[in-house]
Amino acid sequence: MSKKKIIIDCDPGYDDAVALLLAGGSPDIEILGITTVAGNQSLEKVTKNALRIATLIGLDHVPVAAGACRPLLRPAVKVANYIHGESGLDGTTLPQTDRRIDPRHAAQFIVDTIMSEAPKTVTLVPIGPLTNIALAARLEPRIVERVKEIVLMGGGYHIGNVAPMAEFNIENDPEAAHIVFEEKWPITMVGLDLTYQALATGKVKERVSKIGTPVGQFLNDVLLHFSETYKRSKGLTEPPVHDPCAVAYVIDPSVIETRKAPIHVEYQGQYTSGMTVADLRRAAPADCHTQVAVKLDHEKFWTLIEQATQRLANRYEQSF
Ligand code: PIR
Ligand code: CA
Repeated sequence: MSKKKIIIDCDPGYDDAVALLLAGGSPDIEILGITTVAGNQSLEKVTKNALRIATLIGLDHVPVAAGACRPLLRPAVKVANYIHGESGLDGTTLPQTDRRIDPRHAAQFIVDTIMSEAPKTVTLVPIGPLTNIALAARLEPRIVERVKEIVLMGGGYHIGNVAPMAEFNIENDPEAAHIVFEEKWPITMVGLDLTYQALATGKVKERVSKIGTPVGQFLNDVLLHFSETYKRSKGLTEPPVHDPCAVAYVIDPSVIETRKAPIHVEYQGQYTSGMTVADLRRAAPADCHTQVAVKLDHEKFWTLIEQATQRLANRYEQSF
């Protein structure tokens, strides 16, 4: 079976880091590029983090391109420093790197990559605000037809985190999210309803602490600090590890149950701006291009992450 080609658009961020580990360590995935967007922290910081994570896990050949430093219409992004800290990855240790970023804007990189690969072979995996994806769709509308699918972390059909009905990635740039959801490419929305099942439980953390390799140690630090900040800001000791859920679905769709439903993004509501309105009242119409993630196989999910981390350990050690 040929590998699944993906572009990860991210804002690392603790859980983005886990998503990169999972993708980088999966034998079924080929990462064509990593693009960054301001979100959990400033564009400068998340881009630096992406470069350093790529170095840690041996993705030296994978281009990293920086994108939007702010939302399309709204003022600068509200960063999530209360969760991810001032650096975006506070408390973790990553190798320094003098690697250069790709000279192109992330949106241009996404367009170039999708247009140069065979039709319907590239999957976009956005795990931050959707600004770059919206820009790419406007820069080259043909990518909408040409992409295989979009599997994104964002939104939720019943719950929000930064507002009663809004999730951080959508709320940060609702106009961009609106653009993305109204285009007719196949979209799987892996929202909070799903990611609140991806808890880093005590058992999970114990398994991770036993891996004992450099990448295992990094993952251990990530889960530890993510747990601490989630406890401090939300009272949860077992934090939901959002972003790798989208990657896990690309690797093995049987990890997540989905349901087709029309989805629209509210970007004008007084109390509901950033809400992803999914119509689950009846069976979706035949031409529906969107679906929501509903149920996670927790054991399968964490096994994928554990195995990916183990594989990366080998690669990392061999490079010395
Ligand atoms: C996680 C995030 C932002 C805010 C909080 N409180 C928690 C980031 C994650 O990286 C993920 O992509 C998404 N935004 C979850 O809302
Ligand atoms: Ca993220």
